[in-house]
Amino acid sequence: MTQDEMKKAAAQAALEYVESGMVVGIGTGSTANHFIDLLSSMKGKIDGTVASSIASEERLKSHGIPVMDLNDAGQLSLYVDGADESDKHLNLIKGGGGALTREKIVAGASEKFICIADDSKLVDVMGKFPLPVEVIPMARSYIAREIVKMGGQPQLREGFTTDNGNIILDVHGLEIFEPVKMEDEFNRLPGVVTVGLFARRPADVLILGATEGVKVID
Ligand code: ABF
Repeated sequence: MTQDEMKKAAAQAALEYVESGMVVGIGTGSTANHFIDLLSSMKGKIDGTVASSIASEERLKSHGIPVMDLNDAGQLSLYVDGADESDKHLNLIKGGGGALTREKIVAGASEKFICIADDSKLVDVMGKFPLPVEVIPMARSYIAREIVKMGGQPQLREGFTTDNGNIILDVHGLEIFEPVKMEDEFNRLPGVVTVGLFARRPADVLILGATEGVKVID
């Protein structure tokens, strides 16, 4: 099985959580794209979707799947999205695709968060994948200095602007032993919009595609 086939297998398994009449939160990235493509077979059964990025919204619409504004949708039953890393407690690093702020909003507004990934994303200690931080542009240098004090090495994501008009600093060199504490430390910095650590609101279920089949951790 290729890595892409493992992602697709995880996305396929997540379809089982989708029920008639649900409004489903939809993530961003190649694994979420598989989920969107598979969801098109159920588009008549669900009430609609809420997208976590412009890219996902366009893909949903290209399949004729209805997309709603989160303000009109109310609380979502389900959110399905990928991740860059997960630990065994289902704390996540997300934001490699740059959609972390909207992803965190949709995750927060959802009763159940199903994370789908290939099994290379499950790690003992998160941090090898550079931690994305969305920052208001005028705070870039200040936040970068604060990150260095925290022991990280920030790198500006060149040529990238988020859907919200902000920049991303990718933080290298972290070993995240206390994800909730670290998420709070980033959240305290004025100018940080969102840190890509999902520890206060981790996933509820992790579905991993692997060569030996699909593994579910909850
Ligand atoms: C999104 O897509 C992100 O939060 C994460 O950065 C990325 C995972 O990418 P992929 O599914 O392409 O591996 O869910």
